[in-house]
Amino acid sequence: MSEPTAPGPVRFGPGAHLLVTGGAGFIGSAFVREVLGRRDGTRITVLDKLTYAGNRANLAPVETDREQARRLRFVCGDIADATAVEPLAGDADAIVNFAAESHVDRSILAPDAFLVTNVIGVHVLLEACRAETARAAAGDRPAPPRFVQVSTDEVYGAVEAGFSREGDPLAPRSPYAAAKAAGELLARSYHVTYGLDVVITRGSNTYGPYQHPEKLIPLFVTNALEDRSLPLYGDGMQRRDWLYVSDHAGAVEHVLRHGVAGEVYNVRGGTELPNREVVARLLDLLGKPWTLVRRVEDRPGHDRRYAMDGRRLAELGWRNRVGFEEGLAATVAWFRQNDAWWRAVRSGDWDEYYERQYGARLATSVAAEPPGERG
Ligand code: NAD
Ligand code: TDX
Repeated sequence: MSEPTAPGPVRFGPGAHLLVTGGAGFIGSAFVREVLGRRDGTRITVLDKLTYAGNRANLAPVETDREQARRLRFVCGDIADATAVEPLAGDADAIVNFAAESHVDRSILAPDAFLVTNVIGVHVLLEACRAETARAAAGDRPAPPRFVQVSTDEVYGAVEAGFSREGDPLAPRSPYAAAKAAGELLARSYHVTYGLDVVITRGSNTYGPYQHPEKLIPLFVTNALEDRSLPLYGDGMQRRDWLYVSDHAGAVEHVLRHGVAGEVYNVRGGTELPNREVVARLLDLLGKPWTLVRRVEDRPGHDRRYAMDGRRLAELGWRNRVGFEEGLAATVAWFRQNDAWWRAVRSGDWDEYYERQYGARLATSVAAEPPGERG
């Protein structure tokens, strides 16, 4: 084993090169659009398998801009495939891993892909990073790459009261969350054992433009735009902390630049709401009636609440910029204006997924109890 190498600062600007895995997904593409849109010379290679959730159209704003397109290289490939990963790690200053199977409901229907991507995929990336770290120690490259593992609040499991802190035990409760926990623990072990420069982020429920319509907010917005039923799981009193996508991407960049090697950083949104309240607010913005909402059979093992303490990242100098009211209004407006984007995503195997996930649920659904007066 090579000696641990002292991490150097991650540079941005001319000559800087980031490998962004999962960069055609929701949060990864926001990160790519933000970094390239700054026009500071930074180059990005995106490695993305383009699963049902990956969408090259998410990168259209950079790919249709000549200057930005010159600094983007897109590689269609699998993070679990060492032959795809190894050549790309060679001149990367950092690897930022957004790639994952990310939807809890799909992990309940079919967990296999979650283990391959979220665990084995992370392992393959870490092995490539280890080889590059050894090259740096041998003087064959100027500095070892930094590895950022984008993880989730779901690794803490359901939190009845209080706020999860980074040192709390992990207690994931869905196949998705368990695979994400395994991936980040592996990343941590490579820091401890091999001295890799690893940092980990745990983000809250994220929402915003370009989110795949399988997730709560975009599903309900796009269904409501078509006056279709909104399938609310159980009593709808499950609570989530909502984080706007540009804030999530910005926090990952902040940790990439300033995070302490080996540390974990919670990325909270700061607005905790029961699902019913989120739905009521988006219906208000759309001018659609509550009667669209149907109470359907609950998600098995449904976590009642996630809530994190964000002090560690605040101490590192990061702040949220977009509040929930502003973010939700921007999201609803974006989906209204980008009909072609979401209609294309809701084609192909979408109907089959929708039927599997919601067919029986909607057939046995009942009217959801209307929300009380909100202050
Ligand atoms: P997403 O599902 O929108 O995008 C995932 C991307 O990864 C897609 O482009 C997909 O094609 C790609 N991908 C999947 N498997 C791959 C593989 N084997 N090799 C290469 N690429 C692959 O997900 P997202 O919502 O943007 O989430 C990004 C990351 O953030 C994930 O790691 C997720 O666990 C984490 N996260 C998401 C949220 C959220 O609310 N969306 C919250 C916290 C953390
Ligand atoms: O149809 C639905 N009806 C419903 O009531 C859907 C899709 C969701 N819900 C509920 C389940 C959750 O309580 O809404 C809440 C949010 O659900 P999702 O959008 O599926 O998100 P969640 O399960 O909380 O996980 C999300 O946040 C953490 C992301 O999908 C993960 O990738 C991330 O790690």
